[in-house]
Amino acid sequence: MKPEKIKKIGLHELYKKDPIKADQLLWGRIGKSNRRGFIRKSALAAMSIALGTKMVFADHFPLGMIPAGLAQSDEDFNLPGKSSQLIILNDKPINAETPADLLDDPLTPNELFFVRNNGLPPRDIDPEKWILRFEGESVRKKRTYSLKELKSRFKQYTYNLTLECGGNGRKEFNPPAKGNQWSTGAVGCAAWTGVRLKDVLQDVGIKNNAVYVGYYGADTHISGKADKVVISRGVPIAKAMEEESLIAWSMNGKDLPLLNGYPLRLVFGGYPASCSGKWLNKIVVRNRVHDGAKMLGQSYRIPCKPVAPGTKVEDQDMCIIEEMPTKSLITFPKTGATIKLGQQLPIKGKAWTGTEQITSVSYSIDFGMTWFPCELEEAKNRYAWQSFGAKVQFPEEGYYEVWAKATDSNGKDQPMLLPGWNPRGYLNNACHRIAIKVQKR
Ligand SMILES: Nc1nc2c(c(=O)[nH]1)N[C@H]1C(S)=C(S)[C@@H](COP(=O)(O)O)O[C@H]1N2
Ligand SMILES: [Mo]
Repeated sequence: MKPEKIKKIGLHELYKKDPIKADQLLWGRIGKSNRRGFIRKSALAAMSIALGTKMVFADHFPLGMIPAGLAQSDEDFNLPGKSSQLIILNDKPINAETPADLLDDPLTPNELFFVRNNGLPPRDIDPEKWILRFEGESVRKKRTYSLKELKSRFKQYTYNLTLECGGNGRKEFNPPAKGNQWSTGAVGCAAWTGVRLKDVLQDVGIKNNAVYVGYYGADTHISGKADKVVISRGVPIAKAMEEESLIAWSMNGKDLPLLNGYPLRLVFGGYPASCSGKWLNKIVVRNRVHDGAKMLGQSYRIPCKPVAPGTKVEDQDMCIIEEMPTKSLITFPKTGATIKLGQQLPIKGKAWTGTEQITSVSYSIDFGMTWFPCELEEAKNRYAWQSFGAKVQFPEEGYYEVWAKATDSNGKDQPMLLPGWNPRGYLNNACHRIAIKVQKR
C-alpha cells in the first residue's frame, strides 16, 4: 500500500479495521529488528505518516534510530493484542519473544505471550461460522463441528500448560542455525480452556489403526499461494489422548489473541509448540506418522544420534522431536542488576519439562561449583510450569552470575553448557544465567 493511501484511511483507523494489514504495513517497512532497532531509509516516508506530520530533516535522521514520537505512542503501534515490550525477531511472518524478566507472572499474560507465525494470520474471522473438520484414514466417518457445538456438546477443562517453541535458545548454537534467532523468550505458560481432544475424537469415532493426529490451520502461506500449506504438524495418538491435550478457545479466561490462534487452537503441553496448531480448522487422524508440511525432512527434527557441530545430517537420520527437555528461566531480577554487599538478593524463576513435573531447582553463584536448593512450587497439573525462588547471599563485592538448574521427575536435569548441536538449532536447554554486580555498602 502506498503511503498516500494510508493517509486517506488513517493508520489508527486502519489498525481498528484491519490490524493485520496495518501491522504488515508498519512492520514490513521497519525492517527485521524491533522498533528500537534499525529503520531502513525507505521507511521514513511511512514514519512521517505514522507520526501524523511531516518529518522535517528526515534525510538526516540516523539509521539505527527510531523516532522518539513513535516510541511513546505504544498503544497505536503494537502488534494487535500484544505488548510493545515483546522483542520482534521477524516481521514477515511475525515472530516475537518475551524478555526473561517479563515471564515472572504465575501465568503469562496474553499480551506478553510469544508469537511464532510461519505464515500470515487469517483475516475476517467470524467465530460464529468457524468449523472444525475431522478427516483422515483412521476416522470412522468424516465429521464437522462448529465452534458453538464444541463449546456446548463437550465438557470444558482448564489446564495450565507450557508452550515452548522447539527453536527457543537457537541463538546460542555454533555454528549458527538458520531460522528465528530466539534467545530465551519463545516460551510461556497460560491457563488454556477448551475441550479434551480425546473426548472429541471419541465422539468422531476412530479406528484401531490410528497412529497420529495432524492439524491444519486457516493461516496463509507467505508466498501468497492459496493452496500452499503453511504448517501441518501433529502428535502421536497417545499424546492426543492425554487428559491435558486440548482444543482451546480461551487463554487466561479471555479469547485467544489473534496472533495466538483466535478463535481455536490445539494445545499440547510438553511437546514442541509447533504441534499446537493455531487457527485450527481441520484435524486428520492418520494410520501412519503424519506427513504434513514441516513434519518431514529436517523441520522440528534432531539427529537420531548425537553429531559433531557442523555435521550435515541426512534426512533419514533425523528423528521427530517429542517431549521437550527440562528447562528453567530466572525471571527476577533482570540480568545486570546491582545490589549492595550484605543485602540478600531474592531470585525468582520458572521451571518446566515435557515429562510429568519438576522435582527440584537449585542455583549456583560460583559458576556451578556448588549448588543450593531453591524453594519450588508444586505443579498445578502436568506440563504446567512451576515457580521457584531463593534468597541469595554474596560473600564479597564483585561480578557474579546466578545460574539455575532444574531436575524433573525422570531425574533429567539441564546442561550448563550448550546441549547437543543439531542442524536446525532445536532444544537448547542450557542453564539460564544472569549477571549480578555486588557493590560496597
Ligand atoms: N496454524 C499454525 N499453527 C502454528 C504455527 C503456525 O505458523 N501456524 N506455528 C507453530 C509454532 S512453530 C509454534 S512455536 C507455536 C507458537 O504458538 P504461539 O504463537 O501462540 O506462541 O504455534 C504453532 N502452531
Ligand atoms: Mo516453533
